[in-house]
Amino acid sequence: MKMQLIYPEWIKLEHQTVFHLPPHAPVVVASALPDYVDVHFFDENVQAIEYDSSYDIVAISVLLTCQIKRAFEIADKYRKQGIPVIFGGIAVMLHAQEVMEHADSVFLGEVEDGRLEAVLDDFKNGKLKKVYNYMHDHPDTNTIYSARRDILNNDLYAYRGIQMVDLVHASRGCKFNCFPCCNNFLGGANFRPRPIDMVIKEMEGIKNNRLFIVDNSLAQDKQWVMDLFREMIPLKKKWVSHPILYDDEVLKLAADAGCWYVYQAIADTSDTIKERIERLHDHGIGVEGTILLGTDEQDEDYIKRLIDFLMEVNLDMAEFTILTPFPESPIRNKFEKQGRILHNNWSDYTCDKVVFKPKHVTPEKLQELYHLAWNTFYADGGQQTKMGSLFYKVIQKEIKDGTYRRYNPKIKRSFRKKLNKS
Ligand code: B12
Ligand code: SF4
Repeated sequence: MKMQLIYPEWIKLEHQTVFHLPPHAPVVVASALPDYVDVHFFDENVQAIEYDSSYDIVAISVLLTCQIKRAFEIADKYRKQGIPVIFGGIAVMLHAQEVMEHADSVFLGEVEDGRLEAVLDDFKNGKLKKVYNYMHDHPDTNTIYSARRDILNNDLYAYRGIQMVDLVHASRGCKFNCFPCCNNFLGGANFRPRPIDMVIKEMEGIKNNRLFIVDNSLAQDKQWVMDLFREMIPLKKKWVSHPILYDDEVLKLAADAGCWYVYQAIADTSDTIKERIERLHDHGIGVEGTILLGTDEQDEDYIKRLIDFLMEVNLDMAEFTILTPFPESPIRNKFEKQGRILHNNWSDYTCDKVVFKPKHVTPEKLQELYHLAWNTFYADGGQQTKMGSLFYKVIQKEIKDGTYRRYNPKIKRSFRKKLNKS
């Protein structure tokens, strides 16, 4: 069975340096495909899709809400040629009703434990169902095998000759339920760790020395996270992640296991945030602040003070985003009740556009403050310079432990984006 697996294009944040990370869900999905499937992967963010009517089935993986419209265009084009299209991924779970109109089959949930195989068996037997709903039935994490990174063209994921990160995950789910986040709906409210030996085996098999551990939070189970870090030490990988438990014992182990920097959500100017950043730096771990603008606590002065604060606390990098009420998030629920959603043009749900009525400022003012935040923070450092400093730090670490490898991608220009969307 010949399958084309597609990851549609999505628009990056305005102001952010554009680089592309290798997609994660598609390589995880590929590892759950039965042997008889001959899979051809296209990441539209870095290469043009080769439309080809010889595929038996097209599978589209959609991560972000802002990818959904493009995913529909691709599906419609294939379906017009009579080729069946199956959809899956996070944004598919969040927009299931709309997706149905553009799909032959919609898969909701996670594919492991033989689920994808069963779907493809149905397809082979001419019995493909319109919906496969596993939203409330999560697979055993023992059945999550090493992702199939062999389907990626790695040369397409370097930035100016610098090797970026490979994505990997050690757990699913999140026991927290933060207001802007839809993870509770997506992955269930429980922390679901993968067996550590399987994670280590997967990491060991990744050629790239630099990883992004995409787990929602490494602050959910102290014992598990310490066990994981201990096992990671011999691998000598260098990695970035979402927040790690703020505990000196854990942070020390994280640093020993190669933690390069973490994403730290920042929405206020509290001493707690300041101390966290200092503590991470004390352990030699960098910090990229992810700063959410437009919460109900913030007025214009607050946002300006927040920007000043970020300059004082010596962040390595900052990523500003505008609060966005994604489907199935607690904040959307609240804004819907209060009549504060401006529109549902999903292509604008990119986190750099105001799509709701802020409490203390107009939407236009919030948009202006978003630009001000980026322009002020990067006024004298420059984004590439700060990014360069972070990479300098990792290179220093790699030279020290002998893992540094000069990366020399043979970037095939012919593969580079020449999108033909007609
Ligand atoms: C990694 C990640 C990213 C990476 C993506 C890198 C890449 N190249 O793909 C990066 C860092 C770029 C990113 C960016 C953003 N992200 Co993000 N990200 C994630 C994260 C943490 C992990 C995704 C992941 O890999 N999961 C693990 C995989 C294995 O699970 P999965 O994707 O669900 O796949 C399973 C199923 O869905 C299914 N499946 C998937 N595809 C398919 C296809 C088929 C055919 C089938 C049958 C099944 C199937 O099977 C898979 C295996 O079981 C998620 C949260 C999460 N926990 O999932 C947020 C998440 C997706 N991100 C989110 C957001 C908000 C963003 C941003 C928009 C804002 C921000 N600052 O975070 C930005 C983009 C801003 C911009 N416009 O520039 C939101 C989604 C909101 C939305 N509705 O769009 C999430 C859910 C986090 C949250 N806090 O709510 N993100
Ligand atoms: S924001 Fe992070 S910690 Fe909070 S619920 Fe979402 S994934 Fe969990």
